[in-house]
Amino acid sequence: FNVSRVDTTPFDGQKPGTSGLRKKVKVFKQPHYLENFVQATFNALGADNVRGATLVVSGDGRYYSKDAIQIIIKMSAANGVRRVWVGQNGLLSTPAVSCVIRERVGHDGSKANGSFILTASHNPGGPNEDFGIKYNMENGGPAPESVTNKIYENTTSIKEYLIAEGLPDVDISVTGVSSFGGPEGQFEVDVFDSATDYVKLMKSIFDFQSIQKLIANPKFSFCYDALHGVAGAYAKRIFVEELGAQESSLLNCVPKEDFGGGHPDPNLTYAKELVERMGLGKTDSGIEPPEFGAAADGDADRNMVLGKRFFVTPSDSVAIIAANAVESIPYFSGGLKGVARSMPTSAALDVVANHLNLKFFEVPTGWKFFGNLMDAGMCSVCGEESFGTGSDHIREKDGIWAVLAWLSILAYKNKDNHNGDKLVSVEDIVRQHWATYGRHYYTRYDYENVDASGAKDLMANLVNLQTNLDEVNKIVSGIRSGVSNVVNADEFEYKDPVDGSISKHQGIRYLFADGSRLVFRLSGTGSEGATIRLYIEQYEKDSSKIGRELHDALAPLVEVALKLSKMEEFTGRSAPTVIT
Ligand code: VG1
Ligand code: CO
Repeated sequence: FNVSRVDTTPFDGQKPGTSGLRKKVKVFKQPHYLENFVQATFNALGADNVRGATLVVSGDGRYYSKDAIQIIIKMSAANGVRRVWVGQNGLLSTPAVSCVIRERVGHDGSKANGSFILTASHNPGGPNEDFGIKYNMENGGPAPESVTNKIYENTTSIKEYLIAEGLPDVDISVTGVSSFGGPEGQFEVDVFDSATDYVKLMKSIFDFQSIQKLIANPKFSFCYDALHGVAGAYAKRIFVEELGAQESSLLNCVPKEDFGGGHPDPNLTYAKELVERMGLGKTDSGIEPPEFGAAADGDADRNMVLGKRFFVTPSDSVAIIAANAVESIPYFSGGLKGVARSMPTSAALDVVANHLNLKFFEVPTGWKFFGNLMDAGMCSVCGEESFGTGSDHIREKDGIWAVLAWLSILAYKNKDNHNGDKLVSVEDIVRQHWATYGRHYYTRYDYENVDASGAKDLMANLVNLQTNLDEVNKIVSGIRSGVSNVVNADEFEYKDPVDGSISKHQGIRYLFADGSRLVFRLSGTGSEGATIRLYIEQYEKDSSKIGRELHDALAPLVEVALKLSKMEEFTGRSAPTVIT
């Protein structure tokens, strides 16, 4: 092949958000749009790092991925990349990409230097929906802000990109290595099985035998919903072939380009089928729900964990995994190096860290901030309220890992379960945790796709209010009596303890005397308008009060949050789009 230099002009708005660049497919399909972003990334990495490199290129298989992969292969070749590794059919979950970068060894002993991940995660897919792309580094984690800022800068001044001419499309449906000659020597594309490396890593972390035993227990039953995302490519291999679950335990486990027309977001609103099966739907089917249920998002880095008629909040999930990891999961048997959560995530993890005397960190939203802590050996387990949980086995959150962690805890708690005994359930584990550590009542309200200027004004008003706490408390007590006082309010700012970098404006916080919190942020993953996220949290230590209905417990704080922020006035919305 030859290298062709193509003239181009910048596009507006190619700034990577919380997790890469996400736009409507129609935007990505404009001539040069994807090419500009890919070249801007190569330029940000620098020719020295790109020449001779090995790059992983794959994703959740959403619509437009196959075209995008061919374009990126040709641009990689033209930019002097030596090898491109592609998961079969272009499928690799986000955690599997992280695993492949860190663990896979090529046929010639090569290791990967980074990856383009093609996903818009939990956003819907299809010709009228979203596509996305992000770059991950040599440690397997998302590019840090220093790199994404450089990429963005490059997109604003780009004049040309390089693409291989005369390089045929590569058949990514069959595994194997294809080699091509270019001006600078050999270039090769290696198509490999999407699951092998990831399955191997999972088997090195968990005690599969003890999980097999749990799954074989006739009192246990299991259900996994991949929402037609890429998790399906792993679920069958791991849950059915390795762990012996029934094939009928898998729901929506065939990856589809449009996720079956659904919203591949594992929460109580969008994972409808699973929610019904677990006995949490509006109507009772009359069929006894399984003991354990879980779901994943499009790229399989998120997880939702459910028990029979019971929802585990993601903030509780990470706290419970941290509290039980050492005894239940062989990988952690030597102890935890530390734990971390994102700022809006509830403080359930803080309480565990405190009890167990673990190092603890609070970082801004998005997985890229955990990676530095992990690389420095300061953090083993971390999580976010947005259904993301993970550990330092890779540098992304990991949906299937979280399910295996829960199965390990269940297996451990039931290891001496005999014929006549009742199974220790997911609900039992959570209630026991609350009894020991207290309960964080928690909810998140999302106002999706609201008018961007209204959202900006709402946030500006909240920042402005923070300058006068007396005034805030006057407003609060006028809205609802009995709510405790706001004692502190700020915009969250993070100084990375490893590299000293500072991230500002990471969310507006109102902190109450009794430990309650209200947090307001603008989403960085949407592709249209603005999305306001409101996080509401209240801590209850008194064990006689930990069994309340979530809705009742949080009603006063919800009212305060909505009125203090003048939500309806600024957004015109009387109710959120999604509550989690
Ligand atoms: C959201 C979540 C955040 C998560 C991010 C990426 O970001 O709130 O916790 O890390 O999505 O997850 P935002 O900026 O929209 O609030 V994924 O599964 O979309 O890669
Ligand atoms: Co995701």
